[in-house]
Amino acid sequence: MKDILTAPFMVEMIRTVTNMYNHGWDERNGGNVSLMLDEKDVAGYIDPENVLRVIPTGFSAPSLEGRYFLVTGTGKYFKNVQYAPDVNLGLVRLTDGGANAQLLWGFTDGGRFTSEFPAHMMSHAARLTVNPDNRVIMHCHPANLLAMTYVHDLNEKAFTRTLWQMCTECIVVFPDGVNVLPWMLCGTNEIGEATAEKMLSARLVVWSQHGIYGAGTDLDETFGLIETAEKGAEIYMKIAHLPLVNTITDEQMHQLEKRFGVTAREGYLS
Ligand code: 2HA
Ligand code: ZN
Repeated sequence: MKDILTAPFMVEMIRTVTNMYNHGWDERNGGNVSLMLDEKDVAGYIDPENVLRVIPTGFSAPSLEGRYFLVTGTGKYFKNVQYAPDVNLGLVRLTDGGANAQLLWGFTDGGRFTSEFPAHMMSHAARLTVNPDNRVIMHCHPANLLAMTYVHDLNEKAFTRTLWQMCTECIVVFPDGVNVLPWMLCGTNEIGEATAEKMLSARLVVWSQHGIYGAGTDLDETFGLIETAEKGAEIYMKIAHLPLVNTITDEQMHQLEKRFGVTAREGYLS
């Protein structure tokens, strides 16, 4: 058996959550990440027959039956993942229609996956119906996006358009826009279902006064997606209180669509 700590997916996961912590997006135990893996990714690193524990999930997700996920632990600090990955991360396989998770590696202190596991799994299921290559769901608390939900209209079109106007790259990186949920109690199946529903039409879902969810085909892409939205929000928070003299016009957005081969969300540009 090869050392799982040398597996490319493990190295990338540790680097990514460390980078998220270093960006200030994941104070204390804030944030959570799940990476879906194929059997061939984990082959040789774990014995898939050796189930260490079975952890009930409290929800059902039949389309994820038999899928493997490397996921951050509840109450765990991203800051510490690099020093003790086997305590702070776990590798699970969903069974019984998603009602149970078989622990195959990690959570060695008896821990379990993130309290936001329902939102993660339901979002994976939703994104896979849109893009079969989706592998990552990422949640964190970037300060400027959070701040924006206190002072900006939460209407999704208005929120998206403001971010697109804040840096030229925004519409190129997230032409599908940003969906927005009102404040809801976190850690519940209800917010999980609401997030998954929003994930059907965009890869970014803001949780007002809490944080953001991103989805993507790999850790780098998903990190970059949130990073770009957060940059837009940072510019907004720098200028929102100042007289606006210039902006990126819809005409210029259309030029960006053409130049970069992207299509802005239907009805969001005039
Ligand atoms: O526990 O971010 O939303 C970590 C969180 C909960
Ligand atoms: Zn959170």
